[in-house]
Amino acid sequence: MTDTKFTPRVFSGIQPSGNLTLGNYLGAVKRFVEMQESGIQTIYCMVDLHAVTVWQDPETLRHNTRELAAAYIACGLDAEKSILFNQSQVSAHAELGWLFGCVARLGWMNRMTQFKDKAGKNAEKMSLGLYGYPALMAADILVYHATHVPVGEDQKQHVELTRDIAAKFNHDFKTDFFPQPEPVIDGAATRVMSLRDGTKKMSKSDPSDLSRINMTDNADTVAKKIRKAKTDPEPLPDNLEDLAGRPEARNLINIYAALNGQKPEEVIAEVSGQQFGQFKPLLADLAVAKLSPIGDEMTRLMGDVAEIDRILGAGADRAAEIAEPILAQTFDIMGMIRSRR
Ligand code: AQP
Repeated sequence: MTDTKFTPRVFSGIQPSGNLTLGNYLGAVKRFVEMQESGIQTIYCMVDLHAVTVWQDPETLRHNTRELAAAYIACGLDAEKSILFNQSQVSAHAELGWLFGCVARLGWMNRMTQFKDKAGKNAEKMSLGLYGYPALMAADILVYHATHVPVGEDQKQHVELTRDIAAKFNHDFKTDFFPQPEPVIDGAATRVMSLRDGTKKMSKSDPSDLSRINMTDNADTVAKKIRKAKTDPEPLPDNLEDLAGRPEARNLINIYAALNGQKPEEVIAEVSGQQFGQFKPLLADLAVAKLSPIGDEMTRLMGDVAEIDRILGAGADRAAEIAEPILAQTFDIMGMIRSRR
């Protein structure tokens, strides 16, 4: 249940870690646009403080942050309707992130599957920031008293941890200051899988470029990646249940459905009996038709980085106006003196 004391407000973010993928688009940005159009206040961030939890070359980070801003706008986010900015320009995120690092328990962090997935066997060599990432993410959301967080399936656990942090803070300080934000995870593609392995999620950082479709890929590359996508020799069945155990086939059906605004059930009914040799060209045509205009618009926007920087600065000013009073009240609740003029 959403807390009724809080005005509905949407917050979400994406790391400017390069190669924005079809997974990020279908699982996150496309949904950001839908929520923007629903009339709720929407705040969308390029979370550069999260990106640096793993090594980022400074020039590349600058480029990727602008490119992500261009992608947001090219996908339909409007800097007048939504607040668009990069996280590090609003210092309240980092400050509340520290406070939440003191609220969250080590045991909670130890259960976070994303850290385990990213660290693998090298946990000892990972940054402290990567381990504490979910406390900063909780701050990103709660510094706006956001009530709804559109994310892909992989981020559900972090939004649940955000709820735990809010609840513990409220309990410890005998207050109802922070809301319990809801993850908003729906649509046909809440978890887009790798084109090379249907059991792994499509990811910006996968070493294989063939595993993902990047929003900047041109039409030939998109078509080639879909042609080379791993599949199986069976024809497509007439119902989704018969795709159990065929994760690559199911993934391509989900992608088609999400791109075309359909339910996977409707797609399978239309393409039943087809071999992948027939279905893949249909999917490639659809993907190119939907993604090419976005890629072209991104290229155009990247021609004027001063304008992108202006949009991010103006968005950060609007974001700080909301975040700073909430941070100040948090310090006050915790007993910290704020007497600077
Ligand atoms: N494969 C996916 N399917 C659906 N949604 C996805 N998201 C990511 N991958 C998929 C959603 O995109 C948003 C932004 O993610 P992020 O950049 O903050 O980090 P991530 O989840 O770790 O995404 P990546 O692409 O795997 O990035 P890297 O490789 O840099 O770690 C989130 O809402 C996420 O759910």
